[in-house]
Amino acid sequence: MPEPMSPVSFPSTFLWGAATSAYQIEGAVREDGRTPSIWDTFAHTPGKTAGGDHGDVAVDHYHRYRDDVALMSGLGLGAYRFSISWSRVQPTGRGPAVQRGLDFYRRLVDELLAKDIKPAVTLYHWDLPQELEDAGGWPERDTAYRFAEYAQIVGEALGDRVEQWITLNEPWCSAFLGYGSGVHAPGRTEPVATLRASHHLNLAHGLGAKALRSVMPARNTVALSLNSSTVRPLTQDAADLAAARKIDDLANGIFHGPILHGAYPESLFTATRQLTDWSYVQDGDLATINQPLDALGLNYYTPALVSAAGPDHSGPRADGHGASEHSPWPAADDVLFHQPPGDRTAMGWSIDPTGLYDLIMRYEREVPGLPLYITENGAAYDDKPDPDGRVHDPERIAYLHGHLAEVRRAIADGADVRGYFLWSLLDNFEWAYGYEKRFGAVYVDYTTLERTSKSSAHWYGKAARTGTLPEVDEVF
Ligand code: PNW
Repeated sequence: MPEPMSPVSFPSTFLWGAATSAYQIEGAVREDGRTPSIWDTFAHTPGKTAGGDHGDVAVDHYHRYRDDVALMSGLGLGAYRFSISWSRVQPTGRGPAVQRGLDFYRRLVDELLAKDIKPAVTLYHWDLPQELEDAGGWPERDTAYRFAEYAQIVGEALGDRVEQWITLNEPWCSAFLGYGSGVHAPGRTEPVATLRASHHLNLAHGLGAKALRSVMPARNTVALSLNSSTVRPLTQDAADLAAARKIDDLANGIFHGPILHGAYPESLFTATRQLTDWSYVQDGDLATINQPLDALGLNYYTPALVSAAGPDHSGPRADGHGASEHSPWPAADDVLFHQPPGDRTAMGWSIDPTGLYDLIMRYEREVPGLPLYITENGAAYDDKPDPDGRVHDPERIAYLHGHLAEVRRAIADGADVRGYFLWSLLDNFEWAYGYEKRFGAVYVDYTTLERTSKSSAHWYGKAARTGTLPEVDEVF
């Protein structure tokens, strides 16, 4: 007989949260002075999103935020990570703030605090004001200075009531999917612009962190969220190890090098030498970028599996980053991407909870003593209500259980993981996939906008309330 499993319990201070982002849920895109962001423009460009979907209404969170906070409170969640729409606060991306835009976030935060839910604010989750893209976007240095100004405005407005701050969400996606493969806004496909954008996003993080600290109470914490990939080589052959190293530099080192260690990896410069001399890295930039952080946010969904290409560079290119004939990866024609084995979610992303464990332990080794949060983790499935209106999503429960158990194992092995934010609270606008892919713990009927907690929401709520993972087959 197998040993009975001991219940998987978390430290009592562990923060159980859910996450969303502004453009994916808010709607109300023309209200209270908001102007278009690059995602409004991109989503309204024919052919860019599945079914031509856009965020004009999304799940109407702008008008239903009270209901959504009540949902979280009913489940017993302790924290909520959301992002601020830059062009709601600072239309055009410059100049004075719009009070009505800031007021929305103040009302949301006060509603959360009244229900004992800790707000965690992300300043930038990909929705650059269109005017700033018209001026060149992230490949231009000025965008980083504009971001610092915006960070200061929001820090002044909400710093008295929000303790947890995240400057950028997944700068890799902004740079590599926005300016490399073009599957995300603004849809450009320019390898050098991708690298320039990466540097200016790093600079924006550093300047933004400084700006926040200059206006906020010292007790507040500043972090950023990286979609750090666990990059695995197909074999242990030297060529495959080198391919994995190159992708690791382009996925991870390009951000955590300067941010956590104050330097880009030498191997990144070597690998991209034929494209760029990196002369946009100016004196003093690395010190600015290397601001002390209070915590690091890790977003994890699936690992990458890579090998070296043969001499003809032919082979599998599918890397799970959407359909584009342009690779997101500059200077990586010599690398092949493979579908890792195992079950997949509706995104086609393979399920591998050990990738999350490996990622946590990597940062624990690289930046010992830096508190970690899992700021996103979750799965898309083709959820459908039963005739009785309930939504059963056992695969999502299995996904969450598997990944949370690996977080627990990392904590047992000494990692300082302080919290977990499920992606996502609600079904929402899944970027280029539109409303086709449902990541929510809460189901949204896109005709009535009615919300229904899926069984995974009940499962996760119980985990949050008890600090212990329920069995995967517990009935809700
Ligand atoms: C993250 N990739 O996006 C984002 O932070 C969320 O807004 C998004 O809804 C969620 O994960 C699910 O996709 C990603 O291609 C988008 O590697 C694409 C990739 C990774 C993360």
